[in-house]
Amino acid sequence: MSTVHLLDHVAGNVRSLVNAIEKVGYTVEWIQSPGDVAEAEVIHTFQQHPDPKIESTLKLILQVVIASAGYVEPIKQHIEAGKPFMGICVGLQALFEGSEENPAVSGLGLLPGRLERFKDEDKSVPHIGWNSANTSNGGDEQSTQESLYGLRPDSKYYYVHSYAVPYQEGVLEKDGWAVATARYGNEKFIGAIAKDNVLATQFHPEKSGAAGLRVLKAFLDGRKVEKLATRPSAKATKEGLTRRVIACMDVRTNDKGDLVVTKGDQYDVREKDAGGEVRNLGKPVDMARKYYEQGADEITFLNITSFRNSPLADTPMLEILRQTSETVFVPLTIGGGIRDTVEPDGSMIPAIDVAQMYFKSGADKVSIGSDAVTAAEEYYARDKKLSGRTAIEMISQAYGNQAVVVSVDPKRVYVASPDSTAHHTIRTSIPGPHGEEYCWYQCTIKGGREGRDFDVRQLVTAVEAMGAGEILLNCIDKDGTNSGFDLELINDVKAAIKIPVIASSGAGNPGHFAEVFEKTPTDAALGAGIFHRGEYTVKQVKEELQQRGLLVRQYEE
Ligand code: 1PR
Repeated sequence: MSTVHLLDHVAGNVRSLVNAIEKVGYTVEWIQSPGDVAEAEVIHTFQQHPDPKIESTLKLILQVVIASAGYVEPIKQHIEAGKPFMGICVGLQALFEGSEENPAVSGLGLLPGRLERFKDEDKSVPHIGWNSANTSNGGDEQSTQESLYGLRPDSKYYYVHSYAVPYQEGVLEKDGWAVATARYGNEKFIGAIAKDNVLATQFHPEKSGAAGLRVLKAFLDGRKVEKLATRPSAKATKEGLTRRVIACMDVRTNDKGDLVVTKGDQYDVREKDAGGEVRNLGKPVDMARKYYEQGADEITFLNITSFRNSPLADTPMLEILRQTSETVFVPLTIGGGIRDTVEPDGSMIPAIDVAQMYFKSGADKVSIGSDAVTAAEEYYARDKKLSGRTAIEMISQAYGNQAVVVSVDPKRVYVASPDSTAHHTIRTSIPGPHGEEYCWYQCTIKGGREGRDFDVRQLVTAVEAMGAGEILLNCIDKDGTNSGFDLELINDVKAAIKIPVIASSGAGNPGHFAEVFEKTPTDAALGAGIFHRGEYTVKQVKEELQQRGLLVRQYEE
């Protein structure tokens, strides 16, 4: 089996990349120091590879280059020597001259251009989700019929970033680069570039399902250009961020001690009959795989009773992630118990270490619930000053804000008029039990067990300032009701922040997903019970969205 050399400076989710490389038939060896870059060529030969040229070269997949770590020169030499090189995400960005994000740090400067932050006046930032990497820029017949390193104009790939290289027609092409583009709002940016021995992708091939694995394999096999069997239609190659559909599993131990996927009605997960057992809807790893194959764009696991245990007792969740990431190549989020934790022996595990355990096991994002509420309350108590010590700040500093989701569990509190409360109210079309026309959304902690004198607007604006990258917006009133999403809540939260929002709670049929995308600017929609009970598949939801003219990613075998 051939070896791929992997360099990773961000201690993020490298397990998925390793899994993806192994899935396409290669083994991974880590580059530990700059010296390894040059030495690797001599040390590792690819005994079984049919192409002798590839046998004797180093394949280096680079996720990030940090100038101070001394990798710049060895990597430049590697590329200039014509050896295969693939950069992913920051690995693409590093090939350019630099970034608005950190003007003091230079890139490798192998290509002209600098990264710019996406404009957030008209859209959420970060850009998270599935978008194209379309090589048929000029639209000429040849480019729409050829695949570059397995890239197809009608496939979608998973992106997660706030900075991108704006696309300028012809600039890189005149130097012989092939360029694949994506569009976010009205900004067209570089999704992938290739020339000679170099391929770099802004998207994550290891998180892009079969479409991404095909790119990895084509690069590692050294297959640059291939004819496509059929020319994709203009509809199939439409650019833009697709509507993200997420399958979510609430996981807990049942009364027999088994870890099961469960689902509550307004957060009550026990059966209503005399036994009152925890509702058991299946096994987490099997169900994740099933939803992946139905076309789920992301999978979320929430450990819903984590507040009772220490993370060490959570080890089964780590194993669930490890096993899931071997077969599921879309982003995985894990929530529940991400906070500073005191172990039974009194030792303290900081939240960032808890998060790291999950990232190393295959999670791409961690979702923080109760701890985010406490941290946000303290933020206001400090007169909106950041402390730098909260889980949100520390994890987003270390792993990027796109790795930190804040999960919100709000409940409606009805009031007769906005003057009856100091909280931010909305006028609602669903009046309260006594005909109240206004309500505010109260934050809760510990899975809805404890209500706080704190509203959702306060929470989301605070956690955005702390560095959260996304909001998972549940709603206790709607959870498990099959009555559709709380559109008023979603519109209200979207109006307050720029980071993406995932609408959650209440989905009962595919039309509810279409409705939330049509009537709110939500960035993604999540369903649980609808999928677990087998009433509808993710595929059916996407078919409905497509029929209503909404852009979705098709599942590829
Ligand atoms: O507080 O950081 O330890 O995180 C705990 C996490 O567990 C939070 O994300 C919290 O939302 C979740 N959680 C706690 N208790 C429950 C419960 O149900 N008893 N589940 C719970 C939250 C809500 C969604 C659900 C949607 C969609 N479940 O995950 O999937 O409401 O459901 P539907 O489509 O069937 O309507 P911490």
